[in-house]
Amino acid sequence: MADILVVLPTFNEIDNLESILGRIRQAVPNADVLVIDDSSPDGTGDLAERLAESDPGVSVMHRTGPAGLGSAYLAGFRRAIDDGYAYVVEMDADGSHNPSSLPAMIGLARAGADLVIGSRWVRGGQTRNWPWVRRAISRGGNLYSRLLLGSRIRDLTSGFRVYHATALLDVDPSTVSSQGYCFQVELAWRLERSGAVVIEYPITFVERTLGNSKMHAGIVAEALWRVTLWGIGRARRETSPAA
Ligand SMILES: Nc1nc2c(ncn2[C@@H]2O[C@H](COP(=O)(O)OP(=O)(O)O)[C@@H](O)[C@H]2O)c(=O)[nH]1
Ligand SMILES: [Mg+2]
Repeated sequence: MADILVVLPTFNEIDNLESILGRIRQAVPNADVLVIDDSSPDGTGDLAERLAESDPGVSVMHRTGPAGLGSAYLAGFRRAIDDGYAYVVEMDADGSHNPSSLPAMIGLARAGADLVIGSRWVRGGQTRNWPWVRRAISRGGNLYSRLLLGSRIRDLTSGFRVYHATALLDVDPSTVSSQGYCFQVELAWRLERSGAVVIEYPITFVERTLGNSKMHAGIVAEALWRVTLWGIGRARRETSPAA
């Protein structure tokens, strides 16, 4: 059995799914893929079923939704742990994350990293075709999060990752508060704080050419208030006398 599970969340990715699945299977043929579709109105879930029928390495989880990226990933992690996978990959289905980075990222995890982050904001990392607004949100959000949380991670919001499954065992889903994309910040920061080995691997993030982004102001707002609250909590803990 494969020991890597690629978790691929989809919401209205009908024009992207087949291509990204093919690229993943080519880049890491010995990894299984789990598509988590939140009842996409465009029929992505049906397409995923058809593709899974002809490929035993692909399976599909259907949920009602959209219920948010964070909860989709938590469901995927649960499945990976229950099915005994040693490594769990997170990536977008829209082609922004190039599967050709996976062998190197998985290699770093096999060499001992608990979390390998495909990073746009380390030397050698970059974004392509991203409008300046998105770059500014990403750069600003990362800077704000790093400062408030005292994190050394440069790309806390990246959704291209490899986790060692044991690192996820300690993550109690009922204690993960994020619904949207700040789920990424929450998990990376938690692992970093717990002493886990976190490595950033430079990637080129290429903006999607098909379909639409599900990013919206509410997602940014959630990240902003949650990171602010976590930062205040951290400052309180650090200034209060040890019990
Ligand atoms: N299952 C599921 N997938 C989602 C949800 N929201 C976004 N996605 C997927 O998450 C990935 C990243 O979303 P995208 O809209 O490209 O975000 P962006 O790259 O930040 O603009 C894509 O594969 C989306 O289809 C959701 O609520 N549920
Ligand atoms: Mg995208």
